[in-house]
Amino acid sequence: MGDRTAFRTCPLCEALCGLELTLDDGGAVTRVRGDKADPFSKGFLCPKGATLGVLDGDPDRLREALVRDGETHRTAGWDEAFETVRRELASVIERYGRDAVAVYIGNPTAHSVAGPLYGAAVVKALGTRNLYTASTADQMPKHVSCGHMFGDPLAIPVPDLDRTGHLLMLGANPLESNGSLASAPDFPGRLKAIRERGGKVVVVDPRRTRTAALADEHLFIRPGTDAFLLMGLVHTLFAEDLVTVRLEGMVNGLDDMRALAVDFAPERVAPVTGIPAETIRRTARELAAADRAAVYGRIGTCTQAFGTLNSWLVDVLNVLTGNLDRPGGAMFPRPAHAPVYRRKKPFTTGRWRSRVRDLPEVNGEFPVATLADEIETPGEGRIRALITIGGNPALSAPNAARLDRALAGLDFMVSVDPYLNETTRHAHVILPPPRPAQTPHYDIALTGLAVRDYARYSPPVVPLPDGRPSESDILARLALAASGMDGDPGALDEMIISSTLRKAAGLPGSPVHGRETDELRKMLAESGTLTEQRLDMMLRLGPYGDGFGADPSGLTLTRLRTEHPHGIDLGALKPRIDEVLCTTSGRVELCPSTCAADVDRLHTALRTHRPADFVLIGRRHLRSNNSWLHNVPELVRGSNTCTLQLNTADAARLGVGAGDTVRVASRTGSVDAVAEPTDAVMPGVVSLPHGWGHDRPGTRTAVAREHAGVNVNAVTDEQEIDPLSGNAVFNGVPVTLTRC
Ligand SMILES: Nc1nc2c(c(=O)[nH]1)N[C@H]1C(S)=C(S)[C@@H](COP(=O)(O)OP(=O)(O)OC[C@H]3O[C@@H](n4cnc5c(=O)[nH]c(N)nc54)[C@H](O)[C@@H]3O)O[C@H]1N2
Ligand SMILES: Nc1nc2c(c(=O)[nH]1)N[C@H]1C(S)=C(S)[C@@H](COP(=O)(O)OP(=O)(O)OC[C@H]3O[C@@H](n4cnc5c(=O)[nH]c(N)nc54)[C@H](O)[C@@H]3O)O[C@H]1N2
Ligand code: SF4
Ligand SMILES: [Mo]
Repeated sequence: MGDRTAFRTCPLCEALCGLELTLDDGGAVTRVRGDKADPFSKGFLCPKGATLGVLDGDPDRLREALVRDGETHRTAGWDEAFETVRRELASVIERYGRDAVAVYIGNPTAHSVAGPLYGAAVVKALGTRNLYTASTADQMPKHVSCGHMFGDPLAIPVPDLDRTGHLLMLGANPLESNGSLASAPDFPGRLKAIRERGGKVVVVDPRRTRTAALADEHLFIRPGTDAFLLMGLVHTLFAEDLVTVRLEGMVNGLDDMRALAVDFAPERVAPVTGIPAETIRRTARELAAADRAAVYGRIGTCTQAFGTLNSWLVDVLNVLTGNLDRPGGAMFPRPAHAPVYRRKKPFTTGRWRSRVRDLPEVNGEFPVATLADEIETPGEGRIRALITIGGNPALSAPNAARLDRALAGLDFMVSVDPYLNETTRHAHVILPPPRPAQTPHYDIALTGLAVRDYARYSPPVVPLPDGRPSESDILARLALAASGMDGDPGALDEMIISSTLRKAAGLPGSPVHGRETDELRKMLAESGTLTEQRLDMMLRLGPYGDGFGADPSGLTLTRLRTEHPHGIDLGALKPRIDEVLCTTSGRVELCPSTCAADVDRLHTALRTHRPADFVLIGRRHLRSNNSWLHNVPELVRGSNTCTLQLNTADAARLGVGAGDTVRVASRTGSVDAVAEPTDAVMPGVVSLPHGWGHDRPGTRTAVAREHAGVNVNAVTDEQEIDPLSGNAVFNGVPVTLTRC
């Protein structure tokens, strides 16, 4: 025995990098390098991926289930843990009804096989309407705008980075984040390549980020005002006759859109945005003139009061400049695991409403901004129990301090999470998933957002010990426990497989139309575990699949695993709007009534605009990932990154020097942060990163505790949301500053 090499996809961010792991004979990961043979990432690796081995072997990672005993947690057997969950959930449901149990699903769940395949089953088994996810602290506005424009909230166009000649990027900092809602390993390299082939990159951001520094042009914008800028661009395209809608006969609402933009001339929006009118006009002209251009907005544009309007207007610009669904523009990926024949119902929101604030359901969930309301407010339907799956809302939610207190008052809480942290310390039962090395990977969520069609399956690198459940097993057993039943968790997979096959066999246009489902079911048996069989089924029914033998050269899980262990490149993005559209009209709705109605709010804001002295924005750092990589010594070493950046002139005015402590206060609370004066942020803007504040009692993350930082979400406001999506507002939060 000795060292061995294994390969897998990095599960830490959206970039989908292939990794080459070196393992010692005890199964510990001793080295991580980029997988040069991966056709998509080609060996690219960032500092986080490079420390995956340290994360994998973190001594604070929970290896066994924990059950709470008074104020502390003790190790428990898996059977005891699941029995406790079954009993306590049943008791809450019996006393208070199904909606009394809520589910919160966090970000890492989108980076696992288990989350997308089993998360929904947990919610369904509970039969609760109280579903919350990190999506309403992130990209929900994009789902809503795409739902209204294209009919499908998952039909999110991505910038065709490798072929575009002009990229207008708002509220994104891929040099730190490695990209989001656009999976592209080595995003920075792909941006540089745009410039190298003579194209132009324009960045709109209140901070001169590393991405802005790399771009040809950086426009400072007042936080929260992108919708005005975007409307100004739309206005200019119409006013100067620069509109070229290429999708002839497929677009509704062109005249409505023109009318809506009339009031937003560049001269009117310039004072609000801080961007000169002439710059706005020039930006519109350059966008229209570019041969292949894409507009791309990310979290800076979503986590604002006008999040949905921003997300919508980004794609309005893509349509008006003729760049939607064409190479080099904004295109729809075609993931290998998603069937294209499925009929979908046109998107709608508000099918039910939240109890306390009467907020509409969006994508089947309520905003995380109202989770504390629903836990604290007495009355029928009040939340008494919570299941968290891979989430840390005690740090990540708006006004997290309030939510943290609310969690402490629950009758019962269970967390599927590898750490005893700020959120899970409130849990009565913690069910930790195994190490990444013991976990299979196929990126169900993110290959649907990749800038090339791509698939890769990584089987577990190290086998699980007997009796140790995988995360899929944990979620399947949780679903069973939630339904109050005993029995075989595999029955869940069988149910899903047979219903999917039955539907596929019954649908004209499916590659297995008219086939016997028993025969199809048998064909899956050899692909491995039930989880793997489900993946196999999805791939075989997908656009590149073998159609269960119909196309013998097509993909199966076995073929992906054995013939393409480093992943398979399925080509550049292809125009596919016909496949994607599922609006009632069958056309792109350029000016959906819901969005158009929300423009009233924009009018009002334009009239009454009075800027606050200071507004807060967020910040991401390359060596961090939301709240949970701060226990990796290699990533927190060096200078403190949890600082309050403020403009040098503001600092001088307030008498604040580098290293001074400044109290940042808002309606909801305050934090004392270490000042970092810099010219990188605009005057009147301050920036704090999120995911910090690791000094709470009862946690078990020794390294993070030593690098605690402060929680910015003690000052963000859960009452401020984007009304159409319910999304949290993390940018443009009015704050006051005082030197301590
Ligand atoms: N290293 C690292 N990588 C990550 C993460 C991480 O925490 N660390 N998190 C992951 C997650 S969950 C996500 S969702 C993605 C996010 O990926 P990105 O969207 O690229 O994230 P950020 O780096 O936060 O970039 C957002 C930018 O918006 C700017 N901004 C703030 N307010 C405004 C505004 O009002 N208007 C405009 N135009 N810009 C504004 C900010 O200054 C910032 O530069 O990153 C993922 N990758
Ligand atoms: N102020 C401010 N707040 C923000 C943001 C911001 O920009 N500014 N960004 C928002 C965004 S974009 C997001 S996505 C959210 C994130 O919000 P959350 O998803 O609530 O928080 P994370 O910090 O990602 O926490 C992830 C949790 O998952 C656990 N975990 C890690 N790996 C696994 C795994 O394999 N399985 C399971 N079951 N658990 C795992 C970790 O231990 C941790 O407890 O934060 C949001 N909050
Ligand atoms: S960029 Fe993202 S996927 Fe790639 S190595 Fe870094 S954390 Fe992993
Ligand atoms: Mo996110």
